[in-house]
Amino acid sequence: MEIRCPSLYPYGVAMPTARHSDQAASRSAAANGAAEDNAARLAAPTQEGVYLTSAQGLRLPDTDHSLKVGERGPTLLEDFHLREKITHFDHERIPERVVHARGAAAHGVFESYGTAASVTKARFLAVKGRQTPVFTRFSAVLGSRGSADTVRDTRGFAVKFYTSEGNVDLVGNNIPVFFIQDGIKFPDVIHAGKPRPDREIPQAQSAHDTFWDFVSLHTEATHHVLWNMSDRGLPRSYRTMEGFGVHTFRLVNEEGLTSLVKFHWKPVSGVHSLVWEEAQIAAGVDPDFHRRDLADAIDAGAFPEYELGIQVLPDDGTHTFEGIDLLDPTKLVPEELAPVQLIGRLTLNANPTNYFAETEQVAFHTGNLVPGIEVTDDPLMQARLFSYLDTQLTRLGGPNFTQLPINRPHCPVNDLLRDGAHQSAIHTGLAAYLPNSVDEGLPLVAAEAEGGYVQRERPVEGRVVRANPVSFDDHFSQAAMFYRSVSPIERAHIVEAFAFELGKVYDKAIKERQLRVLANVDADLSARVAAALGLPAPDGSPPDVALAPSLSQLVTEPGPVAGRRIGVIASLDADLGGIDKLRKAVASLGVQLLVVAPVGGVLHHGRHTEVVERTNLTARSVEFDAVVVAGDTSPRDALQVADALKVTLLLQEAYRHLKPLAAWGSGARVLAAAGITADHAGVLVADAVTKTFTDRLTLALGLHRVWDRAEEVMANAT
Ligand code: HDE
Repeated sequence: MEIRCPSLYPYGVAMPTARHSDQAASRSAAANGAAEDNAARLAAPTQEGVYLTSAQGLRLPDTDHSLKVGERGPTLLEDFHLREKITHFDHERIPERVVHARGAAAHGVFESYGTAASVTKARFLAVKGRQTPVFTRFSAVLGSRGSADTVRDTRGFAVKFYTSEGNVDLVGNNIPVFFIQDGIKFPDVIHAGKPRPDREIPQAQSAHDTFWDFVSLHTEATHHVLWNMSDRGLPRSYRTMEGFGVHTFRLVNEEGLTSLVKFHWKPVSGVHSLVWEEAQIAAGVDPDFHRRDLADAIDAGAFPEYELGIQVLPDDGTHTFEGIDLLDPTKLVPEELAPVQLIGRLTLNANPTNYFAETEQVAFHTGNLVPGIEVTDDPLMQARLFSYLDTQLTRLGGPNFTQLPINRPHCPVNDLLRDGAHQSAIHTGLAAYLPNSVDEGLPLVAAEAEGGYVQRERPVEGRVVRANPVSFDDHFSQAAMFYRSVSPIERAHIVEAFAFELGKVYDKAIKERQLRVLANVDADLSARVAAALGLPAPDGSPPDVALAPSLSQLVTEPGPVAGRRIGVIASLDADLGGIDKLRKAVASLGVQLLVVAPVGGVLHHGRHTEVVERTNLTARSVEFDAVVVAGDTSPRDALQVADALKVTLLLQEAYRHLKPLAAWGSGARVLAAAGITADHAGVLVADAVTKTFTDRLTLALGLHRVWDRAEEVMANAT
């Protein structure tokens, strides 16, 4: 049965504001299969008229001076404007999320490929071409709301689908496995990862004693920790980050047949990371690195895109696949064993209008599901089903947060939930209960054929115990698979990360215990980390495992470059014609070019002008994916630039961070002054900006990093 979205609330729920009817109109558009502009829907004016008023609509003559007895006299309690203004301000903050407090979000649309129709009846996934508005929030787990974006951490990837059957939230992470197997340990792992309770340090870091104490004692965390210590813990941007549902879900098709699935988000721009030093610098010079990148890319029209995929696994009652326990959230299913089948595309095309109203107040809940998607008995997922609604009652101040514009479903709501703090609906009717006779027996409960959410019947039997199945005891085989499957440079980064994090731990016993854990993963890993810590490498029993090369994120084929940034170092006498040529060549690929010059303003030469976007003082290498030094019309200026310490630092950082570097004309002398010449890997030098020059540069950008340089750079770093 097709679920219709009527244009008015049907059963006695009045529209509290004009916005409800806007929403209803757009709902019908969605029902017709048209894309709905969610951002525009939310951006309806909430402030009207040109005059400043009080919250009661009273026009105000002055908001800068409190009411006093004379210019130098005491302030009067009578000043209701002062009191209203200050009181409201006093209550502007709400509690931050207990985890995932730091985040950024965007509106978008999800379009189904229709390829999931055989496994699910959920319309937003099954109906080919169906477009569903979404709101997606990315986050880091450990830090406070004001912490830096580029810290080493797991990232959240939460998507709210406003479907015509009700809201669906896919609340995932950028790492496919989790620290713990049972939700009852979640407060413990978070207490261990959060700053130490006495001094509240370190902020947004796992590099401290309590975290390593916990994970070395809870070896089920080992697989997740390996991912955290890998490049996955340092995404280049939210645009280049994978997402995973982590748990195994159950899908149900029209015939009632079920499959088990794992959800994956695949970024169209590829999976890319920062390098550790770059992430550390960015945390200082631009703590909003990921937030800015997301907003800028959307503003520039380089819309982040991700394909949604599923691994489909038989629901044969065993909850295992090829020996992998599908109810154990510390295990993944390698793509070699079950390929990811793509079922739709998410495009993020609009920035929020107001951070608080949208990004801060959005409330995700793993229990927001529609017919065709069900949960499994994964004990981590079961605990989550309790936690999200519970936390939002406190965070959003009561039970009516679902009425907030960002949380409101785009289909009819007739819920019999009444009253409570911040009730904004003016409910009509007498009977807020069922069955009733006074309101004509309405609303109706829906049978499955009418769109009612009816869980599949599933047999459950057993003894009441506090225990895990034996299969949950394998803590090391997939950690070993991950470490051995990634490329040598990714392995080197993992070693470096362990050495850094454990190097920050004060208690030697914790370091030694974690080394013993690593010895049970891989002898090479524990030996290298032990060497870096100056401790003996313990013996262990690492498992033999099959490799899964799909776990490596190293790029060998050039990918899309849209949304990337090239910094162009220009002197006051730079070849502006060359810069213009370069800009035109890369702009068509969605790459932004930023001119860095000794002073701000505009550069002029002949008929060319270039706006200076950064000066040598304000630029830092971390905001560029590649750096190019422009040639000059006079060699003297080239030397002036070369003398600038900031430029040398910028070029050397970009070199160390494995970024493509290029120069034309006398720009090569500036590079050379920083010790960088054409015989180094990934350094391109030419006489002028030609097609070959721009083609080679964009090819290098598409490979993300100059991996051939990695060995030399790491050798010099140690
Ligand atoms: Fe969450 N998690 N979580 N989590 N989680 C929250 O909900 C929780 C887990 C994830 O952008 C909280 O509204 C428990 C796994 C994301 O608003 C809270 C357990 C995964 C976000 C909560 C987990 C996640 C949250 C805090 C173990 C990946 C941010 C504020 C049983 C699959 C959503 C809030 C946003 C947020 C509880 C484990 C992802 C406290 C108890 C596994 C992306 O309810």
